Amino acid sequence: MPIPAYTLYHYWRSSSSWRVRYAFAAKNIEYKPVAVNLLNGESESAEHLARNPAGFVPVLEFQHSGKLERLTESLAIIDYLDRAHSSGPKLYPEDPIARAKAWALAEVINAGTQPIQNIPVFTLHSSDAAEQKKWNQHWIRNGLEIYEELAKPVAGAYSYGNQLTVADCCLLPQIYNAERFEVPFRDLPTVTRIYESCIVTPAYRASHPDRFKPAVIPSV
Ligand SMILES: N[C@@H](CCC(=O)N[C@@H](CS)C(=O)NCC(=O)O)C(=O)O
Repeated sequence: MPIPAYTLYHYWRSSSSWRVRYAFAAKNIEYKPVAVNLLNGESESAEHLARNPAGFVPVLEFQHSGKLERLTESLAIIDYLDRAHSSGPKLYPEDPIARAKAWALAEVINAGTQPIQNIPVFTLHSSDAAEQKKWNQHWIRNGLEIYEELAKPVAGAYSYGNQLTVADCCLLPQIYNAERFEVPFRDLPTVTRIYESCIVTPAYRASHPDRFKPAVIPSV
């Protein structure tokens, strides 16, 4: 099957978008990144809501059997890429128990940590920037502590064993947010070991937000 022309609607600093960019890079699959600004209303435009009624990124778009396909939710998109392309690491391990454990780690971030830091959530919590930061710091640290405990018995160099999985694709962008919000994580030995393994790899570097940062960052 020829590789579809993939368009990824993303935002440079969106951690959920980075998960998918990470998967694309690790599996060495080409795609066209198209930026959707989360800060100036573009993600709430009719055009973007038609792609994803939640107004979220990432969204993956491609033609399949003559039909336009749109995939949402980063973990589902990564699962699609993993099943549709045999290149690179198997991001969802084959073994049923390994798969469930790697997926559970991913969900600690995807379901238990990142949603609480979404812009509409922390702005509803408070309009004060210092309060918002405290909120984000609390929930990021909480998520990383849970990750540490869950990963400890199964991690090798990576979150599950010694190969990159969907769990790492979620953890590393979350650590970037931890650094952004000045949340310490280096006292968590397993999380730190995984971080050190990932940051030196080409897939991490190729998908990093700095590679997608707009030349002019909107002030809104
Ligand atoms: N669970 C979703 C989360 C998507 C999500 O929350 N995306 C954020 C960026 S990381 C977003 O688009 N937020 C829009 C907003 O905060 O207004 C996924 O994994 O794709």
